[in-house]
Amino acid sequence: MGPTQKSTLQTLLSENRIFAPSADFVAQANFTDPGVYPTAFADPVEYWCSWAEMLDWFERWHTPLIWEKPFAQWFVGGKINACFNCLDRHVRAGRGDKLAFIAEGEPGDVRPVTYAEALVEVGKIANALKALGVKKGDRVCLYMPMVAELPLTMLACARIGAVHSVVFGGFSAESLHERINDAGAKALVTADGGFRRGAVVPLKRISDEALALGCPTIERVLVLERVHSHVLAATEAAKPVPDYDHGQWVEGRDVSWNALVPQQSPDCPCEPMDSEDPLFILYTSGSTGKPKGILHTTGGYLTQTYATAQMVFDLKDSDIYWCTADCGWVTGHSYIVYGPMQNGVTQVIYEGSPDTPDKDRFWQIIERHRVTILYTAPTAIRTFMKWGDEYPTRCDLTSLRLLGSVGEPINPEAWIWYHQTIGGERCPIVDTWWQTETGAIMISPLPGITKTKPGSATQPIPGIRAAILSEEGHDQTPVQGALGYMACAQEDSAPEHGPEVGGILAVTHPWPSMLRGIWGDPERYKQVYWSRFEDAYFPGDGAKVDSDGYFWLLGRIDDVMLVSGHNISTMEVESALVDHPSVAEAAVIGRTHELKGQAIAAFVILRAGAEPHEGLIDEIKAHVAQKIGALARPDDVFLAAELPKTRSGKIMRRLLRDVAEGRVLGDTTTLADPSVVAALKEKYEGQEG
Ligand code: 6R9
Repeated sequence: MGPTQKSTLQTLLSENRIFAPSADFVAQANFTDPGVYPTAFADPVEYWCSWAEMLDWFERWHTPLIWEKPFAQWFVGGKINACFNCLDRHVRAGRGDKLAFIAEGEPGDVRPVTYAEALVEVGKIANALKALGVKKGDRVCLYMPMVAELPLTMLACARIGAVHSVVFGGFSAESLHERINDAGAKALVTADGGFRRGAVVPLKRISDEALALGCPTIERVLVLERVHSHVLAATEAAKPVPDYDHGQWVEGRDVSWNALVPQQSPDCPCEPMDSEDPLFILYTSGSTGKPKGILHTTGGYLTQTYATAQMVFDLKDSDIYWCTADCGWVTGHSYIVYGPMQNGVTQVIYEGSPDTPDKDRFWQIIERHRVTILYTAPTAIRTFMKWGDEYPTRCDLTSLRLLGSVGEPINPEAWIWYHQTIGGERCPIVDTWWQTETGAIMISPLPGITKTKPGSATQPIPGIRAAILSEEGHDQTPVQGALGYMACAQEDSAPEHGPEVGGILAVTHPWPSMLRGIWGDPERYKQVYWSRFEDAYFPGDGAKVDSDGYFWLLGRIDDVMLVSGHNISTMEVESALVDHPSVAEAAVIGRTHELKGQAIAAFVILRAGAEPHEGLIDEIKAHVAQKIGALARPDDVFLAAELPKTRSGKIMRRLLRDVAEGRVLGDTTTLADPSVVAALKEKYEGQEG
């Protein structure tokens, strides 16, 4: 059951504040001409070719796009190398002394790496991989901490044409085992450990466990001595390293990075890759079933990540950019490695948690390195709100000029807090909708052009055609493409909002960085993404569109409730809940209800300092009813200390449904901390809130 336009509550999300980019921002912005929208809409293929032209190709493509639904080939016949475009071309152009990374470890170690140094190190890593038998087309699994060696190893794989599959360092041995085998990886690159919340994550020990479960394709394991070398190079800021389990060294299989890599030659030629040769596989869990190995290829992916990084983040030579994601997620692939590095930007990367040693770590990093662009996730923003304003306000955040959000819908409350408390009301916010599958940003404001509305990712970027379709596949979008947006952009005063229409998001034209399939499973690819609509890609997200043609993403379709015949998105109720002054975070689910079909149950975390008093629960319920309408009033409000989240910070509502309906918990293996949901179950089993 999904959302339908006829039963959507018209009163939901009546957010109508509009923020135009400031004159100061526009004056310096890279892109200020809205004319790009209709031009790109009229001929997306031609538009993307104009971006592809800006990359360095060994051989130009002969055909821009071959589209045999659902299989796309972009820039067919072209030869290109991702690593060349991220490193060599900057060094050859005399920009080698520019910093590529300012890599801050959790213990306080800071390592600056220039583009020239990165090129030398990547050449050595690439030669080390070759020495271990890795060849073009082989898959290499990376299970590493978020230190400079992780993006550098990704680039080293790309340099020699090996396909990287990065597995986030928070995953368990079982998950790692499953991903290694699905990809058929030949080598594993890991580390003795990484630092997280003052402790060591024993990556080598977990790797040993994964391999012990049986990984027949793995021949060699390259082990970076991150923790050990940190101890050797201990700075004053560094604390003594806690005891941790190093795992077992297996002779003949395990190789020390610190022994092998430094002795390699830095000279390693770039493999000329076909535009459609695989660049990487990245596993995405999905709510059910086994993880999908999302496959991305080279030319189209490079083109769209390069273009979107430049357009959406308004990148300048003078910027210090910081994306807080880990390279284990697609955001780290596209907006730490390939997008920003093709643009030659200087960026901060950070290994650890935001509350070590204290809850102001992010703001300290911004102050210390004079960060100008911050790209983070709503789950982090809501956590910072919960911790309180004292942490950001005691740091100097005036270097910031642009803020970004990704990963989930950002509720207006969090948007406004981000805008005011972090952005000092001067930074545009780019709320960027995209997926592992889309490879790059698809729906987002352009910060020098778009008027933003808190909670809306606004419009498809130039070159992307998307629409909100009804259950039956009819287009609900009031104005095609950018035209409605342009009307809004050119109004001087806030336009009237017409009724919002609900439906399902669809992408209606192939795009360069689209997934090329699910590794080893073309049937599943067709079934998951291309069977819902006749002629469009199905991302699985519910959405609404307003009369300006602005898109409001509502989360996964599975997260839409049907209460007494009305579709209510969990996100909208959550948004109303966190609007209550005592509420920091909320997760909402629909539990089966005899009369209503579904009843709304809310799990709520109170803000720091808010005491649960008599009547608070009723007050919170009334607040939702007042914000949205009586229909959306939750039946239950449960107070919780934490919410069950995946390791990338997405709330797992499926498990909350299990709790609220008193069922045995489903699969919890992708949870960041399985004890959170177990505790909720214990507390609320059979109880009414
Ligand atoms: C990049 C990334 C993809 C899913 C996607 C959607 C949600 C991401 C969003 C957003 C609303 C945004 N999502 N960005 N929802 N507004 N700006 O997160 O990839 O981990 O594959 O997740 O995340 O539901 O379908 P991935």
